[in-house]
Amino acid sequence: MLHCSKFKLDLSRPLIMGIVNVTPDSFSDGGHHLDTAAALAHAQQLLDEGADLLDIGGESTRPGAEPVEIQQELDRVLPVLEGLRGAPVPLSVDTRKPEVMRAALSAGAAMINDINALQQPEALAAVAASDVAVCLMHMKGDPENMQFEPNYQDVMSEVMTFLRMRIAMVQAAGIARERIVIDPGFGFGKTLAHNIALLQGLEAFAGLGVPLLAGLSRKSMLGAITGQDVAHRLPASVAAALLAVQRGARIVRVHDVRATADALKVWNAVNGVTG
Ligand code: 7PM
Repeated sequence: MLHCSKFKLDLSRPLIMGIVNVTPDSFSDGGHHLDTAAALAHAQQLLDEGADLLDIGGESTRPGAEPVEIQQELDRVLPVLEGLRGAPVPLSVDTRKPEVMRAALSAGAAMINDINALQQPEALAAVAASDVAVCLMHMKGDPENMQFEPNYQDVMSEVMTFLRMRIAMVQAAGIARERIVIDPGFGFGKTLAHNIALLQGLEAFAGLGVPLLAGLSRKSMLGAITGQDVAHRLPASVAAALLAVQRGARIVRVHDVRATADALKVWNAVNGVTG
């Protein structure tokens, strides 16, 4: 079970987190969700397609992206959260900023997805003072510089050590194990070879004792493998999500919920998962 305030998610089947971007420059959505109404319509579509959670993001973490001002991020995310109040699934907010976390928690968010793994003390305190879930992601560097010659002695052991330390740190701050999810952070300061090594070793992360989330949807590593641009990465994304689940991921963060849901139905049927 994953505790996301009033929601208790059953992880006996793999879950789908649908991505709701509220950024004008998102590489994947081409800026179609500039306004709240469009983001809300998109969120509703993902719910209809079978999303088990929604991840709402107002800051582009595209490699090389400029940081977004706090107020701008609030202006993007809060109206969408308000508009989705009472939604049947937990609402996650993808943010690194403690101010945005606090406002999102007040507006009913049930999960914080922090690509910075709560390394800012105020971010840790904000989540610790609530009863929401948190996703702790590994990133090497910052979005502004992370794809500039990322390098590791051993990417698996470095990411494992980081996530193990963050799990211990957030637990020490009072966040129960049942509220924690981890994520190796595909594409965040990683070359194609690093991403493949992480995917090959994914089962080790699943062994850290908290649910594992994987975000591979439409990412450039899939473009590098298939030669497809971002508009044509659906088949590769579905394959990657299924591969991640097969290797222990319990939540997949995706743009294409319906296609992923169908793939996971096949996986569930073969693995004796019902319901
Ligand atoms: C531009 C480039 C826009 C990259 C968006 C992205 C993850 C995440 C993102 C992930 C978790 C994307 C990324 N990716 N949060 N946020 N894990 N936990 O492709 O892999 O969606 S943003």
